[in-house]
Amino acid sequence: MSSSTQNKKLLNWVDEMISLCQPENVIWCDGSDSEWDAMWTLMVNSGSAIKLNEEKRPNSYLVRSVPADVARVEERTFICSEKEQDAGPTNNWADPKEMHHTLNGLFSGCMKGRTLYVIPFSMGPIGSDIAQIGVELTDSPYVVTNMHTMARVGQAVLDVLGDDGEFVPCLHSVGAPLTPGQQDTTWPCNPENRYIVHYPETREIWSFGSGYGGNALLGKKCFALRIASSMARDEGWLAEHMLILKLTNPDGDVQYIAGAFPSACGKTNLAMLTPTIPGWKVETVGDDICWMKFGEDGQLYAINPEAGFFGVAPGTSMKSNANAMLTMQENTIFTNVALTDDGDVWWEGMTDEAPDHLIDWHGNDWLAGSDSLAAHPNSRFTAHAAQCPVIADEWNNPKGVPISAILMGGRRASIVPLVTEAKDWNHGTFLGTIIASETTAAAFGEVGKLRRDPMAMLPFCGYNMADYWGHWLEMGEKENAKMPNVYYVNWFRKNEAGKFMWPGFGENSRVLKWIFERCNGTAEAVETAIGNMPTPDGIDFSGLNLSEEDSINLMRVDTEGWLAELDGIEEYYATFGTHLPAELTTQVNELRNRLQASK
Ligand code: O2Y
Ligand code: MN
Repeated sequence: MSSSTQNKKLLNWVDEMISLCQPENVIWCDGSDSEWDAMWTLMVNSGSAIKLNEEKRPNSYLVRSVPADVARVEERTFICSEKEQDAGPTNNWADPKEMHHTLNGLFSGCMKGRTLYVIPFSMGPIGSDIAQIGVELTDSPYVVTNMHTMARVGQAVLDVLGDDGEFVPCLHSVGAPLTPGQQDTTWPCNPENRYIVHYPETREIWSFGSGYGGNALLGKKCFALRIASSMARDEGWLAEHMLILKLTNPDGDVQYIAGAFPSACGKTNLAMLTPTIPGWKVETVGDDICWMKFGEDGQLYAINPEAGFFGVAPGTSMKSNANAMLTMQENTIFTNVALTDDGDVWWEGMTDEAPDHLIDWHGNDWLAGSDSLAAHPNSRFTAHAAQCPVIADEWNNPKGVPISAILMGGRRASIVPLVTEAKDWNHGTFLGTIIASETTAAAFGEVGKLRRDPMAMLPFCGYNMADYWGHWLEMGEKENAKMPNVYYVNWFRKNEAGKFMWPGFGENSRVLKWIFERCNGTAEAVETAIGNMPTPDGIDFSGLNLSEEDSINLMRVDTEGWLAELDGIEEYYATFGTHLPAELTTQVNELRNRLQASK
């Protein structure tokens, strides 16, 4: 555990933060196996972690948080731009000076009795032109181990940073200082005082009070989406909440596809999908975040800035996502799942039947048939991307992969067909802005409510959402730009009986095949009011046992439904005032005209 740098900005900032937080010790992290082992020894000895059965789950650990700290906290997440309008109506804004004052107060002495860990990390392959460097300071050994898996950590990052390289400073504390002799808790945090704060102009992140996931692993949502989206606007690239997959057809031809889906819409499952159609292959480049820059040929090249998966455990099984299950066989951190009697893990949906006895995520005995959940709905596995059996060779390529298509999708019971191709980039941007999803219990309190989530970036856009839409439109105007095709997909349309019409999972490969063949010019499409759609035989439904009604309704253009939808979209757009790009109003008007004409 040691790293060295002569980078003055970094050394000065670390010194300044040490003076502010007053830790007992400071450790520079190197991302080594011995550092991993040392962190786990510390956490196991203090009762914060349980080592899982080495034979069943080698080098893997279970950690339980407290019930007050189990997920990202959007209501405590702030974009502190100089001007309120630059954060826009979808973000919580606070005045940067006032927020600095508040945070200086909270961070003052907040690491007393604890160790401050300095984690130099790269988001993206070290040294890639598309990658970025961050340094997280944290007082949580759990964060250190998660960062080992989720990012590239250590001296190699400092070497690329050099003496005067730029990095994003990320300060994190669980906000629970210890007085001399005070016994620590197993999950220290400060839920009453949580602040997840971003300063887009100075590109800084300060996070206080939570030890969980997106609140604490600052390379992920805070840096790779909120700060990076703002950097991307300034520098002419895209930082998106998208999976990246590699699709190979039976002839061995390849297309790379990115996909924006709101949280809890199955992005990890799609990224690791096992196709049901013979001869087709899906490989994973990334499951959550995608950074895209123009190559010299005018195409967008994408990298996955992360090095691991922080996936939702419940619902993941050998049936729903065998590749995820195989990814987490070893070297994995489990958070808030249940513990089996033989020292392994379990969660709802992992097997058809629950074991007779478990220790639930609270640490209590749990018996099969109990009313309570054994694992928290937002319980997680943290596992290395390299362990995924279908990881694409190119996932680590510093050049990135050329993107042919972008999928946009949400969870919609009605109106939105299985797949629609945008007419062009501007229409595709419009389709991205209108993504909305019916909320599920796992994600938010209110079930079945429609939540607008443009480009699946609602909780992650680091600046004014309407300016972000403007940035998308401008990207398409760049000289020489060869923008990807855009597809609006919906795996969740229901029939009149309230049943999902589409089987989803591996069968989504049938839709991917059509998209692939549209991209290489071999599939036909029919022009409709809402965009280009497959010809009646364009997607092979054979063997799915769909009723004739369902196979028609999956693709049906619900003209009245869309016209009503447009009213809601206009109302939503109005909340952005003068920031709304005029092109989007044009898109609404043109769609309304096309729908009226098609009646
Ligand atoms: O609740 C958290 O802290 C994790 S949220 C998350 C984790 C991995 C991938 N995506 C998400 C998300 O909310 O989109
Ligand atoms: Mn996500």
